[in-house]
Amino acid sequence: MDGKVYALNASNGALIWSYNVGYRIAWSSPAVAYGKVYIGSNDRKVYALDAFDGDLVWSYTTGYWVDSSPAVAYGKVYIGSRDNKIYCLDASTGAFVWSYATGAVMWSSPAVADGKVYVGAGYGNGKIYSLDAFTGAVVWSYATDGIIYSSPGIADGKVYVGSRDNKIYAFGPPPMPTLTITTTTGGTTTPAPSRHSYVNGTIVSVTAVPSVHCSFDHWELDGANAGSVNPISVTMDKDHALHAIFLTPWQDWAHYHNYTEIVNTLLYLNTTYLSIVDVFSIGKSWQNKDIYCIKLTNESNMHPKPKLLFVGYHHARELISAELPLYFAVEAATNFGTNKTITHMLNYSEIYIIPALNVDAFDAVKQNEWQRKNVHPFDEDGDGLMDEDPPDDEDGDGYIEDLFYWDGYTYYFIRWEGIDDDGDGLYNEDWVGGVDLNRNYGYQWDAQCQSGSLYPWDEDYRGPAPFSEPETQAIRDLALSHNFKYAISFHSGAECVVYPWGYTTEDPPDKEKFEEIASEIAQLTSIWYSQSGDWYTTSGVWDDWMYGNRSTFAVTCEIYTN
Ligand SMILES: [Ca+2]
Ligand SMILES: [Ca+2]
Ligand SMILES: [Ca+2]
Ligand SMILES: [Ca+2]
Ligand SMILES: [Zn+2]
Repeated sequence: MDGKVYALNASNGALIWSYNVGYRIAWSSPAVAYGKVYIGSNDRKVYALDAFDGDLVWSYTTGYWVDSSPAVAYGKVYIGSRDNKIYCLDASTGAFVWSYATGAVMWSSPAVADGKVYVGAGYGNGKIYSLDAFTGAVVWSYATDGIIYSSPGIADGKVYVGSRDNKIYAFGPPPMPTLTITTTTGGTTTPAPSRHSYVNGTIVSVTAVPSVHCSFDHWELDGANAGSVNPISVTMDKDHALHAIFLTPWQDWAHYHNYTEIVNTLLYLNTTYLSIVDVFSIGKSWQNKDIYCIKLTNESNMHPKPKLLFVGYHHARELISAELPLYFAVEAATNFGTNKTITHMLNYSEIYIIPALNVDAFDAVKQNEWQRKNVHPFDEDGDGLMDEDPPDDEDGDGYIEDLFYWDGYTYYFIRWEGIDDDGDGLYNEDWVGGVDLNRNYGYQWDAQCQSGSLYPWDEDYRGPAPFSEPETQAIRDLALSHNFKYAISFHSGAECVVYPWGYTTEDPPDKEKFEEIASEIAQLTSIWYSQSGDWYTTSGVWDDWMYGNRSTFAVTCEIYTN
């Protein structure tokens, strides 16, 4: 109020210089920039003083008291005056650049950012202004309910100011609503699944892009079904969550998968998980269908790794035996890198999975759910016709019943449901196929066992020669070119683990090791285990050949209700 500007030593308060403007300096606080001190005075002037010696550099006279404090930016000084104007002056010369008349007392001190000057207006209109810092043009203004003495503050792209209407205001760009896009397994979207921001009101078009052998099913927008129109338009009036639901080739685990679904699943995994999956055919079936194998391993780990083999579906009616290895293949491929156990397995072993060996049988078992063998055509009754009289679902209830007589004590089988297709007086005497693939392997193929028949009409017919069937040949050739350390074949109808030998009750040389493997699996799954031949003896079985010929620790897992 003594009309002086003081420069004091910041550390000890000693006077360095003072400059007397000759009239009171009431509310204005100095701004220091470019080696100068800028300040306003009630003598109507804006001053620029040399910061080092306090000499006057320039002054500029406004229309009334200057109680606003200057803001300095872009080589300019911005300051309000109680003459109802805000001024922009050249910081080095004091030359007038522009002024803007608000029609209200300019007590508020301006703030400058991003090429704009923000300042509040006092008696007269109570507006907050955003002015172009270079031209003084109004970018926007907003009228508060009171007058503004407060000086705006700027942070994070927002302007804050207080008003004598007792409110604090925040101004900023309009909200940018976000669109969070997610998908199920089986596809992606354009734009990609992620969180995107849009200008309020934008209409966004999102396209669902299914992966190979997958299909797009429907959208969920904010948790509600939004139909299957593709692409979908989303109006960004607020935050939205968009979820694309795809159908994978396996679709779900609540049904038995057919050959096409299994193949498409494997081919999808092959295309999608390039660095851990390799799918290839190990040979053709009787009906010339490919028997596929999926190899799962972290291919970037080149160190030697033990090889494991899983085989499913030797027997047509044991559909569950294809489900387990298929399920494992999908889980392993889709959870590598996230599931610790699976990641470890694929890092340190090579897992070969043949989900379905008896690939022709998927169709045959639809006609007759009791089908066991492969479809290799056989004239089981020796009448010169092949496969001419299988059982039939005569009453169309979807099942083929066994017709039997029960005398209260004993079950007497009469025959399977069905008609005498060839009119020879015999019912269902020549089924589709075939050879029991799990009696056709070339180790002790002709052993005298409880199971492993020489006769084509039997369910466990061993075939005309060891490895007479293309399906068993395919496994043989794969096993001959890989040293599998461990192998499991899945069957159904019982719940147990059995290990070689199957053809005899004599102990295998590695009895102890087999006991260890089988008991561990049995404990994990609460099932029983034994040497296969102790259950009943079988000739030409898969695990006897895998062990006897290839020295693989091969076991058979029978999976059933649990
Ligand atoms: Ca026949
Ligand atoms: Ca037949
Ligand atoms: Ca007949
Ligand atoms: Ca029939
Ligand atoms: Zn079986």
